[in-house]
Amino acid sequence: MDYNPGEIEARWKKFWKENDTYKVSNDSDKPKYYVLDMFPYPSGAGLHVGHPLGYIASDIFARYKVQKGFNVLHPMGYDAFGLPAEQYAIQTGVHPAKSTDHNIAQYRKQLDNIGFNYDWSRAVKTSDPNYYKWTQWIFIKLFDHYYDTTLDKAQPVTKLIADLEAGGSDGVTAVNSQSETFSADEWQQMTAKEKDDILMNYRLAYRKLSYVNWCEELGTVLANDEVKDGVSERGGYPVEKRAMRQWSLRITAYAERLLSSLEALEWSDALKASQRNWIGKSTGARVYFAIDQHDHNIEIFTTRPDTIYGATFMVMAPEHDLVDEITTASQKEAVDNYKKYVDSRSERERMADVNTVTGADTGAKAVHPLTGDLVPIYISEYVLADYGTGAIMAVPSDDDRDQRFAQHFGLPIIPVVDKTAYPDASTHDKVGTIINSDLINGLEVKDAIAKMINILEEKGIGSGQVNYRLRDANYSRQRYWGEPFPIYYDEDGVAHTDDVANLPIELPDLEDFKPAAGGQSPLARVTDWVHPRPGITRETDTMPGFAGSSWYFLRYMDADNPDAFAGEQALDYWENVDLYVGGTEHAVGHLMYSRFWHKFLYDLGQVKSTEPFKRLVNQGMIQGVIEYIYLQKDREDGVSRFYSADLAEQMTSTEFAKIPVHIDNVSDYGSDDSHKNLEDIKAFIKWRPEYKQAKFNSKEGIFQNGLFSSKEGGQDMIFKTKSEVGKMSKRYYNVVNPDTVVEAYGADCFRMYEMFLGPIEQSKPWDINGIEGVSKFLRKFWSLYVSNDETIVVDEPASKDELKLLHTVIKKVNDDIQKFSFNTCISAFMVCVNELRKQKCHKREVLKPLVQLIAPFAPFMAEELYHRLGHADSIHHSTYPQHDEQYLKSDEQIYPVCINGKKREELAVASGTPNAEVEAAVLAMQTVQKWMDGKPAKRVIVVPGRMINIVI
Ligand code: ANZ
Repeated sequence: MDYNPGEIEARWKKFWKENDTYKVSNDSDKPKYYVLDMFPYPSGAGLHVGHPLGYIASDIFARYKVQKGFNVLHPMGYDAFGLPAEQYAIQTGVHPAKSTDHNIAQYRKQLDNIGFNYDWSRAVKTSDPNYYKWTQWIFIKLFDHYYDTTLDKAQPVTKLIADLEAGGSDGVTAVNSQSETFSADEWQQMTAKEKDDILMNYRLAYRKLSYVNWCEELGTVLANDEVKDGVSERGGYPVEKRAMRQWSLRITAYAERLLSSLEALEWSDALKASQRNWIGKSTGARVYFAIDQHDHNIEIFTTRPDTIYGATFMVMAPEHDLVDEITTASQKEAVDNYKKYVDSRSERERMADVNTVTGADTGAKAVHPLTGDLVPIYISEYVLADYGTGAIMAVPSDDDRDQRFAQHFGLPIIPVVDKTAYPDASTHDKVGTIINSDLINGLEVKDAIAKMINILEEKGIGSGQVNYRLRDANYSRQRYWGEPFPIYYDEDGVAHTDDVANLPIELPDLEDFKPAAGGQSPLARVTDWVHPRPGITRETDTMPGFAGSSWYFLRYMDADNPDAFAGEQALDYWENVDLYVGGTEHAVGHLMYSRFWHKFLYDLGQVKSTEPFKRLVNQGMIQGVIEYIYLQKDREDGVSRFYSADLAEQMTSTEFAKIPVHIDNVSDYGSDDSHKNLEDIKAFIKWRPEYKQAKFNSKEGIFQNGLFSSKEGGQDMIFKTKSEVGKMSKRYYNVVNPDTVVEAYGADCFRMYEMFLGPIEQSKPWDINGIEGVSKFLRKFWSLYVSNDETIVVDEPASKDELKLLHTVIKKVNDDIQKFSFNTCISAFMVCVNELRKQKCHKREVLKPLVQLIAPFAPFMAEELYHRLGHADSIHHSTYPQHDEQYLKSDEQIYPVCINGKKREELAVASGTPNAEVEAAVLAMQTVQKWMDGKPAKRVIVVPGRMINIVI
């Protein structure tokens, strides 16, 4: 029998399951190693060949570590809460729990097919009440803590309360959003509700008024990625900002620690850079500008306090608290209109659109704190409400946006930095000499910044300030399919957490998943769940997608523990993740939130490590070919027409929508491989009935009323598509299911082929053509061991050449696995197998280590061959081969031959030749004798393996 992957893989899948081959214990003398994959959201589409790329790489690594003698945790689970299941439920009435479980079963089947060494007994599912009980528990801890800036860690709110009782707001050092100060007496006089409101400004999980994307037409709040260009992605309805009371997490308290501990992580520079940018530390000053004829100050944040004399006007974010209060009667209408316009704009639009200048004058004036001049106060969308203080001093001479604004509104520009000494510097470079600035004239920018901060502090009108771009994380979703908050409100509206003993607070069953009135979560309709007792109202929002995924790696350590998110012993033993493999799409969100939660749990003494993921590898994407056709709505008759790609591309003047079409409807056409032929237009229309009304327009013919006819009435219609390499996704109709590849070639071949496609970090197109080569290689490998279903391995000793081949590949594979370079490992296997076949080597001494070496890559075939070699245990518990230098040494040694210290000749001898023989051989060389010119050798020095010197 030839190599038959189908039969082999079924057998070992069963064996591994029955023998618990991959079960991992929390109690072991071996050193631990924790390999983690980013767990998937089980979507209805199932896995495509792009998903397992990272899983295969981490599986090879995990198996390698096991064979290297480590106790390896390599778990898998499901990120099971999420929007798609809820949307599906709204459309079909199928409960998200049901569709999610269905999808999970499908994922599990697909994953099992590929032969991963996951310990499935530890699987987690974030929507399981036994799991989200602990997500709720962590939330309660966040609610019960604040960030103490003196101790530089989270502290219980009970301590905060004691400090407030003793010394009022000045008695605490904490990260907070409390704007008014109060005394101890005032605190004690406050009602429970007032105290609750104040504590919310300190808690790490807190409730505040924040803005959501409200879509009136759909009657629901939308997530940021459901909004495109100010309209809902679904339906294209207008979306506006609406203020709602929502939960947030004070991740900003951890900004500095999140930044400073990045350094020590074994993450790529690019990934660290994304995290640094996201945190966005900037150093500058806070300055107070008094408002003319008002009690208030406007507080601004600037990175350029040295330019303060150039501040000729102020700009506040349109959402700034003071806007309504300071706007003069005559400007009220203009300001209100402008605010309405801004409500319709997303933050991205506001930042990206730098060329159009918009804004409104409030009519109010600020007093310049150094010159006493009155400067106008504007509002404009380019100032963001939740960065810095939401207000700026505008310096049109040295800031591009301020300059455009000043030019547009005819405001004065005073130059304050002379850059003539720096001809190449741009506006935002911090160089030059200060001018027109009374107290700091003549200073270089860097010194002027320091000096101005001193002046501000002395005068009590400002101070040095570090600012972070990082925002607190919105933690409320008006959805059903997420973790309920363990929060209820009493009759005064004071928030309370549920007793930990009552967790989990389970999601009630529902039949109708549409949002409740006013865009609330559907939970708001479940009256007896919302009001379990008189006078009590449950929070009806649910937690966001990142809640469950911010700590799942800890649950795997002790997945069934009913008494803790993980037991102390398990947490101590596994500590944190040694290697994390996943996509770059999580470069900031998930990785930032997980690091934040981990540091918080560290502050609580729950975990021993300060970082959750020591080493991180980002796998690239497997791309697919997307076939597009072009659609255009005719301006005159309003009819949508499809255009053949070649025709559309000639028509450069018109804009086309590119519509992806199904690969199955496309065939190769002619010699031009960038265009394919949309073969069966009738089939296409049947498959995409939404385009029934559209007409086809091509050079060759017109598609009308379900019929396609050429102008000439001919038959062979050609309708060309355009191919592009892009994301593999259901929405591009280009997904390849790993099951079909495994079915045709076997899982081992699929695994090795994915790794053979190229370096793991790179993105690369899926190209099935190369798989034959890998399949052939596996058959060759097999044929070293088996012929006609007979094992042909012999017990003869291996030759030097064979051992050299073997140890060369052992060395290479060990090195490259550690470097995460799997494609080069596979090339090395291929070279080795070809050589061994040439030499007709069937020797156990070579073939046993060789099969152990390939086991992490092709686990099924390796297991089969290992058993055929007579072993009863799993190969995956056997020791990984280690190379021996002696076999790698060359047989021959080349000695440089020196005469009186000068190199004159070379001598080749067999390695290990004794000194006396080397000496005799060198003296016998004719050329050497010539150099010696008949003189006797006083001494012959042989440094073994290095050199020979003849002294005459
Ligand atoms: C005066 C000034 C003069 C500024 C100058 C810059 C150049 P980063 O580095 O990103 O922290 N700014 C402050 N808050 C803002 C907000 N909410 N929305 C938009 N812009 C804001 O940038 C800080 C600078 O961005 C601040 O320094 C402020 O403008 C502006 F020659 O103040 B600067």
